[in-house]
Amino acid sequence: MSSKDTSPAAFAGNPRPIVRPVLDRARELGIRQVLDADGALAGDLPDPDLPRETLLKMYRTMLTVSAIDARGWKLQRSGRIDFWIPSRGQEGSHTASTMAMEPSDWIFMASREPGTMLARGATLLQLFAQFFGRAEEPLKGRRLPLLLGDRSLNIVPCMTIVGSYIPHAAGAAWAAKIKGDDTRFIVYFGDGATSRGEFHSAMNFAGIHKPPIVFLCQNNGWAVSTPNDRQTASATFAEKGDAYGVRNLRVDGNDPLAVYSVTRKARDEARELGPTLIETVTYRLGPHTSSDNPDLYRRSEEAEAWRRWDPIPRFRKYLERRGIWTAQEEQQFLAALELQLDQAVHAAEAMRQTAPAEMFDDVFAQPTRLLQEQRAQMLADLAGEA
Ligand SMILES: Cc1ncc(C[n+]2csc(CCOP(=O)(O)OP(=O)(O)O)c2C)c(N)n1
Repeated sequence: MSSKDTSPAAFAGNPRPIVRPVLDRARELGIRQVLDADGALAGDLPDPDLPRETLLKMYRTMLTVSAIDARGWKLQRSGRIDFWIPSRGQEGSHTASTMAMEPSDWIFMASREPGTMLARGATLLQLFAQFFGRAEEPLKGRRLPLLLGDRSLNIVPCMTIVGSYIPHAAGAAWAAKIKGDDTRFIVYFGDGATSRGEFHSAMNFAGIHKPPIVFLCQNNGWAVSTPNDRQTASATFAEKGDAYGVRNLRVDGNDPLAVYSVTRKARDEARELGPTLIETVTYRLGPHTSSDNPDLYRRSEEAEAWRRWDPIPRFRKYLERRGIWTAQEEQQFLAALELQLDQAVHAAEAMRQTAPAEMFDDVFAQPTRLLQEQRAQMLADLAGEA
C-alpha cells in the first residue's frame, strides 16, 4: 500500500451531505402526527387519549430502553459484553407499536427493539442475561446481544440475514387466518430490508392473501452507511405497498402517540382488511453497532438536527402538560432504574455462560452425523488449546 493510501485522510471516509430531518416537513410530506416537536397537540391525528397507566407504561419503557442503551455501551466498551446494537432515538417507534398490539398477537423482531421485550413483560435480568450470553435466558445465550426474542411472550427472534424473516411472518399470519383464530401479527424491519427480495415476496403474498399483519418498517435514515436516497428511488418506503395492493402510510416514528394510533387501527382492521405497511419515520441517533463509526459516512450535524425530534423529551412535555409526569418523578424513576440496572448486570454476569458445544443443541431433534462430527472436532480442538 502506498503512503498516500494509509494517510488519515484516506481513512476519513467521505461523509454524505447533510440531509435535513424529514420530520421538519412532516405536514407537507403527509407524515401522520399527533404531536409537534414540543409535544403539543398540533398534528393531523387526534390525541388517542390513552389511559394514564398506558401512557406511563409507554414513557417509562422508553426511558428504560434509553438507559439500557447507555449501560450496554459502557459494558461493551469495557469489554464485558461482545457487541452492541443501539436503539437511541427509536424508543417511541417500537415501544408504542408493540403496545398497540394485544398480548396474544405475535411479534417478529428486528434488532433495535428492547422495548418490545419490556412491554411484553421481559425483566431486566432476562435482557442482560441475553446480552451476556448466559445459558438460562430463553435463547440459551447463543445469539448476538440484542437479537432478542422469547417464545413465551409470543416474540420470534429475528434472523440476522436482513429481511429474511418477513415472508415467515406473513406466512404465519396467513396460517392464523386459515385456522380461523383471531391472532394478529406485527413484523419489524428497517429501510434497508426493503431492498431484499424477501420483502417484495412477502408484500406480494400479503396483497393477494390478505393475512392479518402489520409490516412495520422503521425508517431510521440509514442502513449502516447507506442513506435513504441510495436505498430507493421511490419517494417513500410506504408507497412500495401500492405495487402489491397493500395499504400503507407514513407516520412520525418519534411521536409515540401517532405510532400507537396508526398501529392500533391497522391491527384492528387486519382481520377484515388485511395487511398494512407502516413506515415509521425516525432516526438512528447512534452508530449502527459497536463495530461502526458513523463519522466516516455522515456528519454529526445531521444527527444533532434530529435531536429536536428526540421522542423522549417530546413525549415528556406532553405528559407534563397533562399533569401526568413531573421532573421530580423523572428524577426518582431514573435513580431507581440505575439501581435496578446495577442489580440486573451483576446477577446476569454471575449466571452460567453457555458452553461452546451447546451451539449444536436444538438444531435437529436427532443430530445429524455431520453435526456430531463437527461437535466432536470442536471439543477436540478446544481440549488441544487448553
Ligand atoms: C442479507 C444481509 N446483508 C447484509 C447484512 C449486514 N447488515 C446487517 S444490518 C444491515 C443494515 C440493515 O439496515 P436496515 O434494514 O435499515 O436496519 P437498521 O440496521 O438500520 O435498523 C446490514 C447491511 C446482513 N445482516 N444481511
